Amino acid sequence: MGRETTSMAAWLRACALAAAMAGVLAAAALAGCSPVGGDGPASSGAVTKDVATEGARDDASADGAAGAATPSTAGKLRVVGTQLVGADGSPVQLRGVSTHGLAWFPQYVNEPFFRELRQDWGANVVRLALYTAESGGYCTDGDREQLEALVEEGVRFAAQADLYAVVDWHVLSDADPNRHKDEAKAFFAKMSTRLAAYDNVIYEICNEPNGGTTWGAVKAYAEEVIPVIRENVPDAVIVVGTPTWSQNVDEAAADPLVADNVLYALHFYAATHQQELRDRLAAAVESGLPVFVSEFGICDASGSGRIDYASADAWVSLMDSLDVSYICWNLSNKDETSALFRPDCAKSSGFAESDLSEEGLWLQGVLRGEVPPTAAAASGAEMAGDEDDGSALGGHSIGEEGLSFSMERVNAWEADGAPYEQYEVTVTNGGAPVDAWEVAVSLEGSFELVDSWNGSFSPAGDTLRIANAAYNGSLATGASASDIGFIVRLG
Ligand code: IDC
Repeated sequence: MGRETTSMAAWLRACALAAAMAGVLAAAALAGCSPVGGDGPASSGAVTKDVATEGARDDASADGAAGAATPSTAGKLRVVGTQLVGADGSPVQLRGVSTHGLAWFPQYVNEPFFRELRQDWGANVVRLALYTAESGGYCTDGDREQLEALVEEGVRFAAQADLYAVVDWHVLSDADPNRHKDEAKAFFAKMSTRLAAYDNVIYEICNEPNGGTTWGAVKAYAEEVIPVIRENVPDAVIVVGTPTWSQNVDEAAADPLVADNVLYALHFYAATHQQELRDRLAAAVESGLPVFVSEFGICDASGSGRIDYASADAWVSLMDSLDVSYICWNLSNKDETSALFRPDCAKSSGFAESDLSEEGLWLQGVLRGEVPPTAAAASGAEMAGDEDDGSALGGHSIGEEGLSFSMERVNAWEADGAPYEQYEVTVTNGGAPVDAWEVAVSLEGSFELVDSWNGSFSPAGDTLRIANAAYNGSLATGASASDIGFIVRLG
């Protein structure tokens, strides 16, 4: 049962072509588009992913489970320029999931599930989040031996499942990583010794500095902790958090560490963090900073509240176009929007789609290379805290130059016996700056355009072309044009 109240009769096929414009509409094929609609969560359509020009990128992310780089294919990772690369120097993009706090949800650290993540979900990385503080935290009242064993087990299961593993020193309520610096150094000395034989490990040394902790303070901490790890694993890849809950990558870009194989963390929660932070990510990468989105959610920064699919899709498009790696929070069945499993699901492996939360369904779609919002919308579950959000029918596709487009149905009604639908469109540019853009939406069956705004709309046959208006054609890298909309009468 879908949430849609209208019939599934005349469906928009969420086919889009987004062509970079240099005065002329570039010819872009509709290949890869498929019908949206039908019943149930499996009916995701428009399986169109980022069509990057560099072939290496396609290998890394565009083809889901089959094409992702894994420890068995890419080997030990290192950082070259802004890019994670495999042993042979080919670009690698990691995409996967983070545990919740290991102390609270240890059950998801198991080998069958990790294999499922790789083979069924298409992930190539799992992050093991070890809270340093809070109840059960490593530096507070947690059982250190048990937590260390869980981390080691997690790395081993990941290796067996052919996943990379991020060992995350999850600084959060303790705000400044220097607060538990001695424990951090002891932990990383011990764990890098124990894990030295594994070549699938990435060390994340401070999840989210916050509470006014400066980049200078984080940098000083990193300069002490990194050598401790490097003593045992000289070329270990290390992720360093940035101030303001790992959002201030600009500060790291202005004053980076003098060390190889380091990436800087940027974290976002799509409903809270929007274009401004996307611009910051794009600018940091363009300035030469290697960035890892080692944690993100698609709800608000509390880990709950409503999901913002349009923002989530814009983030994914941008990260894919920049070849930035990303990891979604969190593996739990906690009653919060960012939990990947439904609260009533007690399994720890063997998950069916019906066990997944809205975020879980969305993420699976992303990792498998399907259009993110469709599965979630079609599943019939409410989007947490946002009863008004319509079904998201639109997929996005990216043309040659990294443009992507997402479309959401925000309203549907009947008048004079005819179905009307209202859509909102966001166009995001993950490629080089453009002065103009155009997308084309295919509609199944006949339609009449009855209203439109913030674009130049030309219906022709079963296609609706949408070009920029005079004032929203220029899109810098990472920028979006939103509030574009139209209403059609179907049938
Ligand atoms: C949240 C969990 C929530 C838990 C809370 C405090 O989802 O269940 O009660 O931590 O431990 C982060 C953090 C991450 C947060 C998450 C959502 O890295 O630990 O998890 N978040 O608030 N940064 C931004 C958001």
